[in-house]
Amino acid sequence: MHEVRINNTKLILKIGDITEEEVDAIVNAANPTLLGGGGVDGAIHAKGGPKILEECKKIGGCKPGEAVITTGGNLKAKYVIHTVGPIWHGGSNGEEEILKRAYINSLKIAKHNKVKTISFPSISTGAYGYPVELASKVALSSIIDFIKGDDFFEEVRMVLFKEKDYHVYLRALESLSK
Ligand code: AR6
Repeated sequence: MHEVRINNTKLILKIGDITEEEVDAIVNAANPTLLGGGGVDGAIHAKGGPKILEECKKIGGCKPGEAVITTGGNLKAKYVIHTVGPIWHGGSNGEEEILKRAYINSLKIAKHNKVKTISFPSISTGAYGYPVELASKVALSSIIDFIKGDDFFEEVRMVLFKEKDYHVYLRALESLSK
């Protein structure tokens, strides 16, 4: 685990399974239908139970870069924030801007719901193919910019499923801090 402090917010990088997180909200890397899928999305719905899907169906969908919130169902987290990252098409199709908005809009809806502790997965770097070396810099700079401008959160965690990704995020954080 690695921790840095930005104003009153702890920014944490850790290796783990996001469905086990004991935080106010975990973020899901969903798709625009919000009807579930593989990867972290599949794991969250499998462990969180049917209430999450019920609420997702009522919401009806989510555009790339936007975010919606549901119950955390059977998870330890009270809420799941569902956001949709960009599908990687080479990098000149607005991918970076959409990824940035996915993080920022997740933080905005979290704050709106008084979520003080939040865990993110590495959005778009699985099935959606965004190179993790690039996505890590976008993810961390978006989060850092937000928390520098708004001293609301107690903890923002990046929960990396793979040890390799954890080290990529660690290097990205070091390069951003220089
Ligand atoms: N905890 C934390 N991270 C995880 C977990 C977990 N339990 N499981 C996987 N990851 P992906 P995307 C990591 O594919 O690229 C879905 O089908 C994984 O190692 O879950 O945004 C949706 O329905 C990777 O680093 O999300 C969409 O159709 C990261 O989560 C599509 O995939 C993201 O991988 C979204 O693709």
